[in-house]
Amino acid sequence: MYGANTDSELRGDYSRARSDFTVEQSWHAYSEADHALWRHLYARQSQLVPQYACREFADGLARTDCADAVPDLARVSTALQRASGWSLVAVPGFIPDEQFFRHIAARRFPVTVWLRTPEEFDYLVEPDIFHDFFGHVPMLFDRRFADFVQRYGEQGLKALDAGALPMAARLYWYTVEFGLIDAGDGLRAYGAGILSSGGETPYSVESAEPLRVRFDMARCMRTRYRIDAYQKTYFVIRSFDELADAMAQPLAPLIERLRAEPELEPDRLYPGDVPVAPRAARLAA
Ligand code: HBI
Ligand code: FE
Repeated sequence: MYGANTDSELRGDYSRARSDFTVEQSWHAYSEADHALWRHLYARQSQLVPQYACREFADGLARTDCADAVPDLARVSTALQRASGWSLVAVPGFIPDEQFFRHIAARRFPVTVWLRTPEEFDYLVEPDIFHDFFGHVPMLFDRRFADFVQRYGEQGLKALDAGALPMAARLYWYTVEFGLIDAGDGLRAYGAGILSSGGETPYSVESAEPLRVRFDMARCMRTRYRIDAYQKTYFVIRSFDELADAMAQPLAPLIERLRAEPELEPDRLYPGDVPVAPRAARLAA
């Protein structure tokens, strides 16, 4: 996975990027080996969906119709436009925060064009097209969630101006990337960082190791995170209305209040936390 503060060299080809950091996807340039790797990644992750992903993700994934080849972003963009008014734009990889927020505030989701190598099947630090597309695009078919992400983009731009990027980034991290939901049918994942990872999908829902607490906006915004290992704490919402409601208010007053408060560690419980139990793993035969 990746973070907001990568100063290491980025892997994509930025030489052809326009000023808004978009590029041509050049779909015909993917090799047969890329398509085969995509099918393999898709097969492994999609098999986890019925058991571990929330309903909105499962519905959205079906609508992407992308099991057989690296997806053509323009094709899926048309379907997504009709569903939620979002479109997809191709980018070389991680892009600057301001451009990222501008795209999502305008209902354009940036999708990285390159695909990982077979050696990176299980793990990579930067977002590739499998993470960006398989992880993020299904949820954007859900209008409520899509509205929340747009609103996050608008508020993120303001947070950036106010010098509060880390707080905004943590909110994104613990919801859009690593969020869990318990909507009454057991604990399930909706975060893209979870659902694009073969290991973290069952881990986030069933392992007794990490902490899980009820979502609280201020608690999320204060909690540091790791980009190179499974998360130590997951935040659990009860419905996507909870996210929409949290984003409906302006973030600025909350940011001002939180500035004076210390950051929280990713691996411990704090007063006021409401713990959530893992889902009982299916008993092995
Ligand atoms: N760029 N391609 C890409 N994907 C991201 O998720 C991303 C980014 N640039 C900045 C960024 N995320 C952060 O600002 C947010 O995670 C807060
Ligand atoms: Fe992501």
